[in-house]
Amino acid sequence: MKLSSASFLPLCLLGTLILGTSVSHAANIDLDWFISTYADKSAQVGDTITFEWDEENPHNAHIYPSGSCDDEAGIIVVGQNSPASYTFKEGDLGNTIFFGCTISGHCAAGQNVKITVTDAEPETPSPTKASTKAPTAAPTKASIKPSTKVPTASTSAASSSQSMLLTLSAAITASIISIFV
Ligand SMILES: [Cu+2]
Repeated sequence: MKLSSASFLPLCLLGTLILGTSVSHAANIDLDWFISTYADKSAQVGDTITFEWDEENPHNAHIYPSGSCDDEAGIIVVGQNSPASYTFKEGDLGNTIFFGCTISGHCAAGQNVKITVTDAEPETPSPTKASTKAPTAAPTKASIKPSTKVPTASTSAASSSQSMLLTLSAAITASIISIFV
């Protein structure tokens, strides 16, 4: 076939990118949950965060849609008993989820954590699936995150390289589609 040599290189590149990024897929975030200070974190759709605490010192885990300890409007229970787990959903994509403990004073005293949910890499290189996701959702999410958050030097460097990967994989996906179409 005449298109084999042209299509193989981008396919191999795409495969390498997917393999390289899927190593960290479906990760677990385990937190010892007490009155402390928690750095902002990021997670992908499908990742699970688990809060663990000693039953002798009661705590709980809730999502505060307001993003503030002072506003419990629409609060969502993650768990009243340890361990309490939450798995990030598609609907969380691009959002920063604010978790806190509702026991009086705990959240305000530092028992809260912000998790920004980013897109998970596709498991298989399906051309139709990738073409709808990569150009629309991924680049905008990736570009919004560093400008609004600016957490630490290490995480912003990681996210900029991740956005470069996303841009690269979007370009490669587009070239594969142009070959197939
Ligand atoms: Cu608490």
